[in-house]
Amino acid sequence: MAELRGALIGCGFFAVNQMHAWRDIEGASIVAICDRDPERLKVVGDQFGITRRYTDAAALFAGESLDFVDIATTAPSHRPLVEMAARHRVPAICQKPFAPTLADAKAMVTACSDAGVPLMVHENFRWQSPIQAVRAVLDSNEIGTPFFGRISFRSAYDVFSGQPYLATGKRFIIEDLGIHSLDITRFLLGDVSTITTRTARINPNIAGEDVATMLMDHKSGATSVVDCSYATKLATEPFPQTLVEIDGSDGTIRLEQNYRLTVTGRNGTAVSDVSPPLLPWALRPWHNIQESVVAIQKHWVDCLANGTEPATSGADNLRTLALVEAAYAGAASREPVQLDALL
Ligand code: NAD
Ligand code: 89V
Repeated sequence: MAELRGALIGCGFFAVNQMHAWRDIEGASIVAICDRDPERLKVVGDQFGITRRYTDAAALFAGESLDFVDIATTAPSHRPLVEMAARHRVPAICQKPFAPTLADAKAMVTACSDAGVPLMVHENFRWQSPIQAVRAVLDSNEIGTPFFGRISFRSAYDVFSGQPYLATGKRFIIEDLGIHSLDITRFLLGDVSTITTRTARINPNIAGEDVATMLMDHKSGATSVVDCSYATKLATEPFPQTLVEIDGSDGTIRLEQNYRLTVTGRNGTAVSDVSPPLLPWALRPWHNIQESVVAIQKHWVDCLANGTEPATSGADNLRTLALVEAAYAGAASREPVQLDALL
């Protein structure tokens, strides 16, 4: 198969990981880049040897013949850029959060499905190898039917120096980080019927909430708790590890700090190290996230080659984004929120 020709739109902080990953992946390459900031365009273009550079996305679509675009801008620009891709019949990957509102996200899904173009949200946390290892244990039926889950991300890591915009938005941890944890709870325990949420802001120097606790009823009958915090100072900083507890009818799964996986089930107890590999270009502690970027981008190339729907398609991600919207509504009202009413 001929190599897929891709373009990256948005050459900021996180896009550098995506560019490294594209360089590692067979079957696709980035032939052009776009950023409205000429300085970022130069930094990324020079680092990755990309000479075809655009400061305007419309000019990129007009000037290039593309098999896909990888949109790595922040949320406010996602809808116009995805709709532009749909108008040009170019398959699109869009970073999370997919859109500022669920209404925008629904319009983006409709635009792509009407145009017949594939759309994937870059929701990469479920692609982290430790999370995939938990999914594999569930699939093996070692712990029977899950009835409880806890997906936990608690840290005091300074995310604001790399991503200053995170300190200024009215919404913070649920929209930026909790969105990954909510997607993981869906990935492990299935879709959710009801969510109850409490939030707090501990750091006085930011605008949004930096602590959130969410209790969910899953359609399967399981209950889960997603808890996340950027105000939790621990003896050993775990960033950016997601810890997982799942209890099933025949056993338990514990994914603990330092990627230690303990499974107690039908065959007794097994402890393993599910640390992600440290890719040559990766930097600790981000290597866990960086590895998942390669995994999700490979998945996209496979999906385009085979004509299959990405696991985190736009349509799938509406259910994760609905959880974000429901969490904020429930935090404000202090009432449980039904998910089906939003979808
Ligand atoms: P950033 O601000 O560093 O980079 C965004 C870039 O997009 C900037 O260079 C900006 O000039 C450019 N841009 C914005 N609008 C544009 C437009 N209309 N046309 C062309 N260029 C435009 O942001 P970031 O920290 O790299 O985050 C980007 C996205 O990635 C966010 O949605 C963020 O939530 C997400 N993110 C995801 C992960 C993950 O693990 N999946 C991790 C970090 C960030
Ligand atoms: O994954 C993310 O979206 C990042 C971070 C891990 C820092 O929250 O914004």
